[in-house]
Amino acid sequence: MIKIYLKKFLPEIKSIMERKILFLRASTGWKDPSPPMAFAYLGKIAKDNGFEVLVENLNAQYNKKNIDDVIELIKKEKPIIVGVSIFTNYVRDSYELMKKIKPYCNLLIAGGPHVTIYPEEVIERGADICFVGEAENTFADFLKAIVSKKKLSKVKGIVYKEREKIKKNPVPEPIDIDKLPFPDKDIFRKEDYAKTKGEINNFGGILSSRGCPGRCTYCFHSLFGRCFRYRSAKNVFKEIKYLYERYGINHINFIDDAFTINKKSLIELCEILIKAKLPIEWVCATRIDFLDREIIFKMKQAGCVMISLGVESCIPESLIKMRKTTNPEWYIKQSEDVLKWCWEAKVRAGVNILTGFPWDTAEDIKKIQKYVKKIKKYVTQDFCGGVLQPMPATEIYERYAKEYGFEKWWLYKKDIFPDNYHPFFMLYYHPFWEQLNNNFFNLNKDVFNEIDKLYRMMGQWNLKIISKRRFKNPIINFGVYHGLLLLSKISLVLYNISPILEKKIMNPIANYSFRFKYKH
Ligand code: B12
Ligand code: SF4
Repeated sequence: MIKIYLKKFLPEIKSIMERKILFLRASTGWKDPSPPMAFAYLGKIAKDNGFEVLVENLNAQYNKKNIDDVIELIKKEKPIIVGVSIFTNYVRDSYELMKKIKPYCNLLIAGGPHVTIYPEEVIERGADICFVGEAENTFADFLKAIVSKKKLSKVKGIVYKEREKIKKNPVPEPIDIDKLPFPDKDIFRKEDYAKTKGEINNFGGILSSRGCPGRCTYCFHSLFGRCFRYRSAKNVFKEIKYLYERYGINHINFIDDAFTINKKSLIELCEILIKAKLPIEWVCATRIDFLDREIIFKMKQAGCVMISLGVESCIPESLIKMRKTTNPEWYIKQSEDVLKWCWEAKVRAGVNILTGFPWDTAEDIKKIQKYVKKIKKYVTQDFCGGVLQPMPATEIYERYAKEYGFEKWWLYKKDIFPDNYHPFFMLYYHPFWEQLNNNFFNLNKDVFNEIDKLYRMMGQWNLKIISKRRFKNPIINFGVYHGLLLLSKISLVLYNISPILEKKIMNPIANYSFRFKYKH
């Protein structure tokens, strides 16, 4: 199979000018406010290997293009390689994209979390080559093999069909991430993510580490392997400075799974930032158990304005079952302390709350509601989290997929929103409505209703904070808060009468207020 493809396209590589690769992401409904880091890392490697890099992220927040435009682009540009990135939640959107573009592609490759878990499935759906796990090193080897017409059997970490048999090459060693070139953000169309000047900060994502020592049962953590790796503070600072100087970015978003794991290196980075005095603020996400008062104050001094905290629950048995901690009493106290420390240090705190576990009871959720009421004054960014969606290759999925009959749900689960439009009430007030209604664990009515109440409570608090942050004038922010809340409730009523009616009336307002939501 592969040889046929190689024969078909290799003679066409005549000069460096003709080496072209196109990266694609399907449109999914939840838009990307920022460009995919995977393409930025791989794009840089492709460029270093003499390739021209094109990107069409149909999921970018302002990109209005569709699959037909992608087909036209492929016909016009004739890329040697077309690469698709796939998450589990939106597998069907990706497979639809692959099916439609396949006849026009020389070589269709795929990577990302879902491809890492089910490369065979992705090959069945049309990919010629799948990349398993982190791909920078293997991708460089792959491009070199293609250009020099060498066999692919030496390229580690890829899966492909050879004589109708699936061939899996050996898994590569984990990458030394300190040696990777910086991700290239020039490959993206700016207008897909940034309409206003400030939105250039949507390009401020940085990955300072890979992996997480945690083993939460609901989390997919096999893409970056089991080991936690981090970049040196100097190297991370260099990237911050580069983003500041090249694009004028002054808001950095560390997208690490848990940014504060290596305290020594974090302090070093903070000290470099304090000394450099660049006008840069930054945000990050982390675990509760890798924070203390001293580090929070140091982070603040170095420009940290927000930490998103993976609190998840206040129910001791649930915390143990989700493998968040073995000492829930300590953990619950620590969560509250961390929130108070953030408050004292004037670092905004976001709190993630995860529900919808098969063991959740209505009583548990009522306790979480009380907890949310208790801590909300310290939650100055937002409440986030959601209702559990069982991702494949997680402990939760392995344990319950058969019992609850949701094996391979990503292939058949009926979309609640087939046209990828999300009603207005999901924008601010009830973002987890769809997750709740997916109801993977057949939650009984009482649990369902309490979760529904919980997330509305959290949504209402989020609305209050966002209005306050955007508008300093108390009369205006009061008006905005009540206006958005009312619109959300109207949207919910309309949706219950008729989803089509809701869309007709609320879509224009939703489109307008989207920018308000994602402003930093
Ligand atoms: C930042 C992030 C987001 C951002 C994405 C912003 C953006 N523009 O991409 C936001 C907040 C929007 C987001 C949303 C969601 N996310 Co998210 N997210 C992440 C996070 C923390 C980092 C992703 C990242 O950039 N990694 C760094 C890059 C370099 O890694 P990578 O993308 O995996 O790419 C590497 C390889 O996969 C491979 N590769 C990837 N694509 C391709 C393509 C080709 C052609 C090739 C060759 C290779 C290749 O090479 C890359 C380099 O090594 C990851 C956790 C993690 N540790 O990765 C979760 C993660 C990807 N998210 C996840 C989920 C579930 C979601 C949501 C569904 C959550 C939700 N319930 O709403 C949504 C879905 C959004 C959508 N529309 O599809 C899961 C995916 C699990 C799965 N089985 O698919 C992850 C793994 C978290 C987890 N541990 O469970 N997310
Ligand atoms: S702490 Fe976060 S990233 Fe680490 S395993 Fe748990 S959920 Fe995943």
